[in-house]
Amino acid sequence: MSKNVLLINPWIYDFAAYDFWLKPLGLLYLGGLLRANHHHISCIDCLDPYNSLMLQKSDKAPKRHAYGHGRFFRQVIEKPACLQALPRSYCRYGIDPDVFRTALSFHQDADVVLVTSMMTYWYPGVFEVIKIIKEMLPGVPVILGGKYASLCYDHASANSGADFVVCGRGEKQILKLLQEHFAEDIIFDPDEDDLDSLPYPAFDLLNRIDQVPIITSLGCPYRCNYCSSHLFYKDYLRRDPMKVADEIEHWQHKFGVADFSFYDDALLVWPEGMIVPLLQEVKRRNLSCRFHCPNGLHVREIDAPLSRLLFESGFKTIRFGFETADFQTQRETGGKVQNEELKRAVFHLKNAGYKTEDIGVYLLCGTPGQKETDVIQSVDFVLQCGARPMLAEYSPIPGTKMWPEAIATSPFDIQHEPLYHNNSFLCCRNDDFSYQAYSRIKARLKTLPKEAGISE
Ligand code: B12
Repeated sequence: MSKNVLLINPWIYDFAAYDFWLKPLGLLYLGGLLRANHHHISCIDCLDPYNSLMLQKSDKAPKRHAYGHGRFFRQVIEKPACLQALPRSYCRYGIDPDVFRTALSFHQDADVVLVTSMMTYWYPGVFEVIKIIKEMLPGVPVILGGKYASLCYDHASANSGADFVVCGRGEKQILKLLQEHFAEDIIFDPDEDDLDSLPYPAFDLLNRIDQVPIITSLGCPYRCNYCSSHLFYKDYLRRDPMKVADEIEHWQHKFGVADFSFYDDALLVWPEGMIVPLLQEVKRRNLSCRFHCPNGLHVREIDAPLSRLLFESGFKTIRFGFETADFQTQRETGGKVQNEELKRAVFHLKNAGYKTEDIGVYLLCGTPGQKETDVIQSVDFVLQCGARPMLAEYSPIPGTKMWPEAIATSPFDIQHEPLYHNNSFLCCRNDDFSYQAYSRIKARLKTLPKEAGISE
């Protein structure tokens, strides 16, 4: 027995969205697993920038870059009432709803639909696809999982329209659901703690594999108060670097993939356990890759030999999660980095061949109680170090240590309305850090190319 399983990656509804190596990795992992359990898998990716129907009907194809990032299709839509205060247009990113309906019409034989979710404040796109599925495939069970479903479980259960909402890791739970509700045998049951026991994500279901995200680990040894990593993964689980090299080789040899993005929360921690042997092995096998780290890296591990290895191995996009240059805040938020460590890391990376614009340093802005001067001083410090400051606007996450403070500080009802978690909305802004202050800093960052020799 086997089932026809349809996987759906919903639209993004937001003020802004850019494809920074963004793929529905969790959903495609489940696809790989269900295929290993002999189910028939297919996928509709609402974010597909290469959708042929869209390309036929649009006068402009989204601009894409050689490294596997770029723009999505988008349509301006009405802004939700609660976000009216922000004078920016609000969009649906991805294919048009009629194109989605057409795609769905080819899947009338689906037995079950799996919908994923990412940012908590992207839920309107999730609800919209579920509404259309319910309309076009009445009676077919819809299972919702992913980050929004896990972090806002009650909200999703009450409002999404899904038949089942799954919280947390999906591997065991999806097999169990199919067993309980469809009497499906479990043929291949992976060990969730052994990441190498999972079948590769089913990227072959996508229209075009322009890049592949890789996970070498789950979780993080740090416990930063704004981050939810430890809520999902109690332990820090790592793969065997040789198995990661096998996976990279698989995508390169079978599908010609050159660009890989790491989705790890702690890729560089204990370099001898992962990044060093992995990159050495990639080199030994003569694989030709470009690596990108849209999710911030830890600064502490960077020394001269690692910098050279990263540069020689084709690490093109380096992003650090530095967050702030204020020592007190660094200590209070989790102690993952200190100023001297950033200075030293940038020095080594530059000696290895990186330029200022290659080294992006994320700075959290808009955290509860944060002052404008903190962000300005942090920007200045990153510039002094010779790197490129990048603002990471704070999105409050339910269940994190900072969450109660965010609730207390924010004038908005962030507990009941996840739309307020939108990072562009800066829901914890205050008299010491207003939207105007934020806009001034943002405008200054735009002039940086001239100020700091950063080429755009
Ligand atoms: C990669 C990543 C990104 C990528 C994009 C990823 C994407 N596809 O959208 C980039 C770098 C662009 C990004 C950006 C941001 N991110 Co981010 N990101 C991540 C990260 C590290 C990995 C996500 C991932 O793919 N995980 C791996 C897969 C395997 O796990 P998974 O998706 O959870 O899937 C599993 C389960 O959820 C479940 N599942 C998934 N789907 C389904 C479906 C069904 C039916 C079932 C049963 C189960 C199921 O099963 C899967 C396998 O176990 C997470 C943290 C993390 N460690 O997960 C943060 C995370 C999602 N991001 C977060 C944040 C804060 C941001 C930013 C706001 C940061 C900033 N201030 O700039 C921006 C926002 C961007 C925007 N435009 O709004 C927060 C969430 C915030 C929120 N309110 O929702 C997270 C949780 C990190 C954190 N700090 O706590 N991010």
